[in-house]
Amino acid sequence: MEASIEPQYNTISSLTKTLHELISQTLQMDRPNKPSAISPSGTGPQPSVHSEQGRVIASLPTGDSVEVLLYGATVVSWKANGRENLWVSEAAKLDGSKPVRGGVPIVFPCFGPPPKDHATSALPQHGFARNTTWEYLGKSSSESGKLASGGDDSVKLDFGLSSSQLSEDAKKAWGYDFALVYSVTLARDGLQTMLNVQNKGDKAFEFQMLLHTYFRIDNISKVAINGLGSTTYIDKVLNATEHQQSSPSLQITGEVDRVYKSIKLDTTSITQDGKSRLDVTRDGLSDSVVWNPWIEKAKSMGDFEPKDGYKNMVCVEVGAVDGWTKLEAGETFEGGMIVKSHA
Ligand code: TA6
Repeated sequence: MEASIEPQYNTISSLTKTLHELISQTLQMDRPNKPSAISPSGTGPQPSVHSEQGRVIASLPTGDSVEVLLYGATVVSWKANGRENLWVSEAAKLDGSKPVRGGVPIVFPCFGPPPKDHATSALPQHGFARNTTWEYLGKSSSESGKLASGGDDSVKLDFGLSSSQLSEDAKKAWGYDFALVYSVTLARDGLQTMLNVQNKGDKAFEFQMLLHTYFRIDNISKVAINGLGSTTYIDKVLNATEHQQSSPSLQITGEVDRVYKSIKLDTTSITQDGKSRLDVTRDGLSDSVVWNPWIEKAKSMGDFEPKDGYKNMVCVEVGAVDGWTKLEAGETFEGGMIVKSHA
C-alpha cells in the first residue's frame, strides 16, 4: 500500500520549523564585540506584532514600527521619531513579481552582476535572497545583545530561508545547502537587522552579502555622508576604478555608486542640514556602498517613482562585498547593521 505523503510532509515541515527554531535560539547567544547601540527605554505596555497578507508588522508603545514583507524578508517601513526612515518607490512591486525598489532588500549570495566562471555566475544581479519568499519564524523580546535587552522596549522578528525554499532555477544556479536566518529588531529610535548564514552542506561555498538600504531624507542637496574619510572605494560611475576619499564628508551632487572597502570607522552618519539624521553602524561587516541614481538613472528604472525621488533618498548599504567570504561545511557567518534615527 502506498504510504501517504501526508505524515512524511508533516514530518518535513515540522523538522524545518524545528531547524529554524534551533537556529533562532542559537542566534540569541551573545556574541563578543557587539557594538554599543540604542539604550533601553524602560518598561511600559508590550510591543505588538501581527502578520497579514504576506507581511509582519511590529510596533512599540512609543509608536515606533517596522514592516517586513515575507517576499525577500524586505523591510519596507521603519518609523521612529514619528516619521518614516526608509524610502520605497511609489512604483515598487510588492507582489513578489520583482525585488522591491526601496526599503532594505537583502543581497545574497552575490553583490551586483555575478562574475563569469564563478559558482554564482547563473544567478541574477544581487542574488536570490531578495526575490524569494522567506518564512516567518516568530518573535521574541527577551533578547541578549545591547539593542534589544528584552521586555517591552524592543521586539525581534526572525525570518528563515533555506535551500529547500528556493525555486528550481535558483537551486540549479547555486546548488549549495545553506540556511539563512534574518533577524529584525525594533527598539526605540533604533533598528537592527542581522543576517546569519549557515553552511548546512558538506561542501564549502563562498558568498557576498549586503543590506541594500534606501534611507529617506528630506533633500539630497542638504545631505552629507560622514565617516568614510581616508577610505578606499571602487567608483562604479568611473568604470569601477579605485580611489581614496580624502574628505571625511561626502556630498551628493550627481550619480554616486561607490563601494567603500575595509572602512575604519564602524559608524557612517547621514546628516541633513548639518544635523544628525541617521547613524548606520556595521556589525561584523567591513564594507559599505553609497548609491544615489540621480536624474538619468532614476529615469531609466521603470519602478523608480517619482522620477525626482532621488532627491529624497540615499542608499548606505552595509555589507561584505570586497571579495568573497568562504564558509566551510558547518560554519556560520553573521553580519548586519544597527541604525539609530535622530529626531
Ligand atoms: O548598490 C548599488 C547598486 O549595485 C547599483 O549599481 C545599482 O545597480 C543598484 O545597486 C540597484 O540595483 P538593482 O538590481 O536593485 O536595480
